[in-house]
Amino acid sequence: MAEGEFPVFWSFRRCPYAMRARLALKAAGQRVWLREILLRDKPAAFLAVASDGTVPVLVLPDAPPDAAVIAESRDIMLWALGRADPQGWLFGLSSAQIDAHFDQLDGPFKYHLDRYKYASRFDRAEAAEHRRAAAEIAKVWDQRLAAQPALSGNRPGLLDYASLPFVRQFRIADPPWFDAQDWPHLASWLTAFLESAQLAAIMEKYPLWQEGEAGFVF
Ligand SMILES: N[C@@H](CCC(=O)N[C@@H](CS)C(=O)NCC(=O)O)C(=O)O
Repeated sequence: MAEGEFPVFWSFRRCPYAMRARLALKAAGQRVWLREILLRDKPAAFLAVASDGTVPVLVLPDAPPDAAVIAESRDIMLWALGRADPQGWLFGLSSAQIDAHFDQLDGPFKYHLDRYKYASRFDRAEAAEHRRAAAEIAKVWDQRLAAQPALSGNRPGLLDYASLPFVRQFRIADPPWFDAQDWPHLASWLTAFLESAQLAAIMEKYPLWQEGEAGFVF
């Protein structure tokens, strides 16, 4: 990649998938042209590259056409960390461990979180059951955090930063309920993230992208 020639990163500030991709881009020191969009008013230029219409999407400037678009947040994280991993986010993690964690996080945890958090869009009566199912998974993570400082091992890495934006959402849905649960390790792990400079850095606000603009250097 020539100097100054950054990938384009289509983003939505509060989207947890876009958040985890931004966390990895920052950790890797990978600069991008950030283009902030509204999900209810997606620009044509975004839809032209986003095969499933979801953020985040990373468009590489110098890749062959069939490899130029990375449309899954997990793949964006792995791409960025594959280029540079100065904080050791991948240290000690096997691909089996990574797969197992993402399968649980992006599968059942996200499924139940959505049906709890957006209960009005789904069946309100079932929201409590979905909250219970999501909490069961969170409790497993709490137990892991009781045994080691981070989900990734001795320090926060890929598994932690991939999950934290979603656990943050879980808490936001009902903070008093979340704070009353018996998951002390998960709670302090989340608090450390909420108070971190890393979170502040990726939650900076950018104006919406306008047609013809390159974006903002992130
Ligand atoms: N598989 C995608 C999922 C991304 C996703 O679902 N993003 C949501 C926002 S958080 C989205 O763009 N939804 C499209 C919409 O709301 O129109 C990934 O991991 O990157």
